[in-house]
Amino acid sequence: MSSPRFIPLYDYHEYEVEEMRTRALAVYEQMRARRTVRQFSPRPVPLEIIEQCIRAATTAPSGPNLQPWHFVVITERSLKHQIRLRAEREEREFYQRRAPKEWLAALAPLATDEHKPYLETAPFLIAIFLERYGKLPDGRQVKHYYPTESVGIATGILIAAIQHVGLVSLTHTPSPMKFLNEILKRPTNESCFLLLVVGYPAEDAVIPDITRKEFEDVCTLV
Ligand code: IYR
Repeated sequence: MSSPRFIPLYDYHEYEVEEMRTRALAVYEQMRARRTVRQFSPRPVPLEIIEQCIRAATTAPSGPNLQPWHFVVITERSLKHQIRLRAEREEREFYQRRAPKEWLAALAPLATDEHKPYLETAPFLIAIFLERYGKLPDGRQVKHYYPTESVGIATGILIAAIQHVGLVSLTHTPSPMKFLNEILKRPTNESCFLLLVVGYPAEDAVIPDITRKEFEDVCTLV
C-alpha cells in the first residue's frame, strides 16, 4: 500500500459575506426556476454542452472516491426508438397492473401515463448507470461503498448543470430498467439509476400547477 499523498487545497475561493449573499440568492433563484418538463422540442443541442454538464456531474463526491457511475449519452434515433418501445411496455404494465392505488393517486396531479413520446423527441437521453461493484482489468471485483448516494449526488449536479446552461430535463425511471443494459450493452455490474431526458422545452410546454413545500417545513435549525 503506498502512503497517502496530500497537496494544497489549490482551487478554493473565499468570497466576502456580501458577495456570498448575492451568490446564495442567485443560486436559489436559478434552482427555483427548474421544473421537470415532459414536452420537449426536437431542436438540436450541441453535444459539447451535454458533455460539459456530465463533466460537472463527475466531480461529485463518492464513497472513498470510487466514482461508481457511468453516463451513456444517447442521440441515435434507432436507440431512442427501442428505448421508447421498451419503456412504454414497462410503463403499461406499471399503470395497468403493477402500481398500487396509492402510488397512482400520488401521481394523479402530474397526469402521467404510459405514453413517453419525449423519449424520441428530445435530442438527448442520458442513461446514468450505477456500478454496484467495480471491476479490475484482471476481472477481480472491487467493493463499492454508498454507490446509490454517490450516483444520486452526481445526478443532482447534472440536473443543476443542465438548468444552469438553460436546458430542461426530465428524470425518468421506467421500472424495471434492466432493458437498458441490453439495449446499451452495459455490463452486469452496472444498473441503470435513472434515464434523464434533456433538451429545450417544446414551445407549448405546460407543467403541472404544483408547489414546493414551505422552507420552514423542510428545514430545522437546532
Ligand atoms: N415511471 C412512471 C411513473 C412515475 C413514477 C414517478 I416516482 C414519478 O415521479 C412520475 C412517474 C412514469 O414515468 O410515468
